[in-house]
Amino acid sequence: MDFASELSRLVARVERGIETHLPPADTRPARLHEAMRYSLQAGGKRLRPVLVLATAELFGAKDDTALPAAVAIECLHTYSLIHDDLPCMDNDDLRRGRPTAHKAFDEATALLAGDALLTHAFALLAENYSGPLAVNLLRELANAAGSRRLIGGQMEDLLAEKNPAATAADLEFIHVNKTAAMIEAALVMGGRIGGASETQIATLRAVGRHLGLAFQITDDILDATADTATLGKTAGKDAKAGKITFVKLHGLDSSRRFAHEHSTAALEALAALPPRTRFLAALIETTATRKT
Ligand code: GRG
Repeated sequence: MDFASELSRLVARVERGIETHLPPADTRPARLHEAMRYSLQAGGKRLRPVLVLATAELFGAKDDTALPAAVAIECLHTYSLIHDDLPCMDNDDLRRGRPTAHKAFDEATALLAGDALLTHAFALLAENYSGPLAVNLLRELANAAGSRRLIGGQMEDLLAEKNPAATAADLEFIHVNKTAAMIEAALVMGGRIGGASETQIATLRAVGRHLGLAFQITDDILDATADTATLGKTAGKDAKAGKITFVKLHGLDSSRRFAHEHSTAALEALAALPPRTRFLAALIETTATRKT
């Protein structure tokens, strides 16, 4: 298997899925649908939808059965980025190498485009799946995106900015929920679509948690070491905002070691799954060594 060509095959399917499963840009109100597409079609690594597709294929899902779920999770992720960039949160000008949604449109349009992408994610699941699978997918995404996980992680992140006494435990809560929850959900949704057993679902959760932590620690390292042009988003903003990060708490060398430990733990958990896991293993390895 050639990792790079397999990755481009899956990313191309995600791009095609986004084109197909989003309301056309000229649907009324065109400004809202343009803003949704502006943020969603700006590129991005497509990590979460690729994980949905690759995991579903690993368990034998056929054709494009997993595509609506892959698009749904990317819609949800993109909503969280749009809202995170708003002046009331991170107040950022650059995302995915382009002006943020509120800069390209305006604040109200960006807020509504985020709301619409969040809602559309659940509509896609409800419209494209049925029976117990639909319930499982809807529950998985709702729990991962809710007040105890993605939104809860974001809330704690904002609170930690104003709290000089924030601890390593606070940081772990933020990372596990703001970042790892959606990565875990991507793997579990792919597994559900492919018909994974409950034991395999538990394994996918463990892979997702470790991969999510490796991904976020690497994100903290890149924020401290890479430049804005390479990242396509403002570099160094965590330190500027006084954010608690892995690098701030543990230093660069220990952060690199922790990222490596979590990607190793993800690979060890993955070893309990069906034999054709080489693509997922390579994806995990590149996550901890990525440059953007
Ligand atoms: C507003 C509810 C709400 C949540 C915001 C996504 C987020 C939570 C904050 C963005 C800042 C951040 C560092 C989040 C951690 C997760 C993360 C690294 C997101 C960026 O994901 P990538 O790198 O982005 O996969 P692309 O653009 O490649 O999809």
